Amino acid sequence: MARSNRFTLPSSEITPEAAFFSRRAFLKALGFAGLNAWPLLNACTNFAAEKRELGGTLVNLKTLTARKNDRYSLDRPLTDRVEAAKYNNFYEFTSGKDVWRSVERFVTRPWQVAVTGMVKKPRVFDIDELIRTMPLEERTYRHRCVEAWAMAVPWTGLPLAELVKRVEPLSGATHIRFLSFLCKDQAPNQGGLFTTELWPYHEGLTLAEATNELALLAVGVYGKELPKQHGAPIRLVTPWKYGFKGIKSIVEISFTDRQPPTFWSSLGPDEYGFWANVNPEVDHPRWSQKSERMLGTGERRPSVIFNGYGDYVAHLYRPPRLEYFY
Ligand SMILES: Nc1nc2c(c(=O)[nH]1)N[C@H]1C(S)=C(S)[C@@H](COP(=O)(O)O)O[C@H]1N2
Ligand SMILES: [Mo]
Repeated sequence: MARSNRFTLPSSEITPEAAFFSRRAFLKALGFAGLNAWPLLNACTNFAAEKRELGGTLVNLKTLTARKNDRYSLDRPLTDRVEAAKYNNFYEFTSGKDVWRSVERFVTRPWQVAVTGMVKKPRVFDIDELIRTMPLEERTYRHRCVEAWAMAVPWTGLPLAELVKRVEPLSGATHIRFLSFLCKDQAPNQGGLFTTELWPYHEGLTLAEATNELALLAVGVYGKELPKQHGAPIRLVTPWKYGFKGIKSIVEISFTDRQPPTFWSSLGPDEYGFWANVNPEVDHPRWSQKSERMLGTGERRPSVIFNGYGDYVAHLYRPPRLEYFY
């Protein structure tokens, strides 16, 4: 029998027992002792290679050198790098979680980030210049999606406060608006999903939030530059807020004197607000926020107010108001 026909042997050619044993022999040759792996192989014969390379989206990523900042310690193990790269939200490409399958055509070089609006020194940064010249550090953070999945990852990035300092905001600036890329040719959902005019994805923070020590502009994860599905080449990380605040693939950061509209709050104002601080006591209209599910392990953990970062950020929300948690 030809080896390449091992999954498609005509039943007439072989007894069921023989098929059973030949499969087992094949699995044994692959290094699987038992038969447990059989359904897995059946579903995806190339699983091992897929896990290694994720269709090419995890290979050829540059290593980033950065100072390790141990100030933000975790209360849980790091999520497996491949698991984190296989379950993402990036609605420009798909509303599914297997974003890595759809980002091959996304071009992330050359890439510029314009810093505009109410600042003394507006300027355009080339991403590679930014990576070369900014003080990069690695921090481990928890991440909590509003959909209740969670992870813990080491981001490499620059404190947003550092960038804010360099462009010197005018005294009247109170908020920052973030804008993601717009390119229908590369991101098919920008031409069809939701209202087309809502794209590009946009987000916002108050200046006080943006200059909080936790706010990070990430250019890497797990010691390497960001894979596309995580928001290459630069994305926002605000670990005390629901994940949708962490806008990916940023092209513009602009300073303003008013609260900017945000993508999800425009799309579903009853479900997603501007503030979006994590709070287990405030349920999403369609599901509970009491607990979260860790990527990779599936472990359930109780959710924590401000995702456990209250010591750093609770003072930003005094007196506490319910709207801070939508
Ligand atoms: N441009 C853009 N940024 C985005 C999103 C998106 O769809 N588009 N999804 C957000 C949501 S809902 C979450 S939970 C995080 C997910 O980040 P990760 O996929 O790197 O884990 O990205 C956020 N940033
Ligand atoms: Mo999310």
